[in-house]
Amino acid sequence: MPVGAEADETACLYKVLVVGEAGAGKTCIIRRYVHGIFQISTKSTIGVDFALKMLAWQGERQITLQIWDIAGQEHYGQMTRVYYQSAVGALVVFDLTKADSFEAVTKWKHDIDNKVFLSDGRPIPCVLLANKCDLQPLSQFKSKEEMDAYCQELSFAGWFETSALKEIGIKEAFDKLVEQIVRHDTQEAPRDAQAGGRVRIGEGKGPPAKEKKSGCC
Ligand SMILES: Nc1nc2c(ncn2[C@@H]2O[C@H](COP(=O)(O)OP(=O)(O)O)[C@@H](O)[C@H]2O)c(=O)[nH]1
Ligand SMILES: [Mg+2]
Repeated sequence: MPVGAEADETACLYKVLVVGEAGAGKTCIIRRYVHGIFQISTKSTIGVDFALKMLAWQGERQITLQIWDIAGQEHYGQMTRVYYQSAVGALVVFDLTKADSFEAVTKWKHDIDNKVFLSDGRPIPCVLLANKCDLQPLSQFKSKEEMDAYCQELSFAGWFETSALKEIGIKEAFDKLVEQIVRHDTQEAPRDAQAGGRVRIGEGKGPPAKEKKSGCC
């Protein structure tokens, strides 16, 4: 940091998880969102991989999403608390062409709800992605009303029909998640990153950030 430069108090780093069954399209979705590309073959990595996405949220807040791809840990319940630790939001992805993949959504959601919490004890916001709509439209699978009811029952903040291939719904889904994360964050007292997931970018490197009673940054 240049001499005299202040840490940007409006900058936040949020850890976001992308979970769901193997083959649902998680890696493709992340690559589409972060790099704007679609790769037909995504080499399955072992362990966890993450990507960073910088956002100027509503023109006033610099947000960096640290997006964790749970490659190789796709059996729900296998993910340890370390993966979940400090996450402040999650996308749960299923493959519209595979019924099994949708059935696993409930298990993933329960796993998240049991393993990670915001610092005030609330569950982290989650958004549901019905991926590969280029192969099969959602309407052939469930009605919008059924999806709404399902999301309400499982406390998803919303659902989106997506295609990483055709670039449908991906940005909208992430935007919804970020909106929810920011809303939750601005409603609670500040905490350190280990305790709950938010990191003020520049913390520890520059001058101490000013005290704030609440709010994201
Ligand atoms: N048609 C179509 N194929 C997709 C889409 N997203 C992913 N795929 C394909 O589905 C397979 C699994 O994708 P991948 O991202 O590796 O799934 P992951 O195991 O959940 O990370 C790959 O062959 C992708 O090319 C999509 O939106 N539409
Ligand atoms: Mg993958």
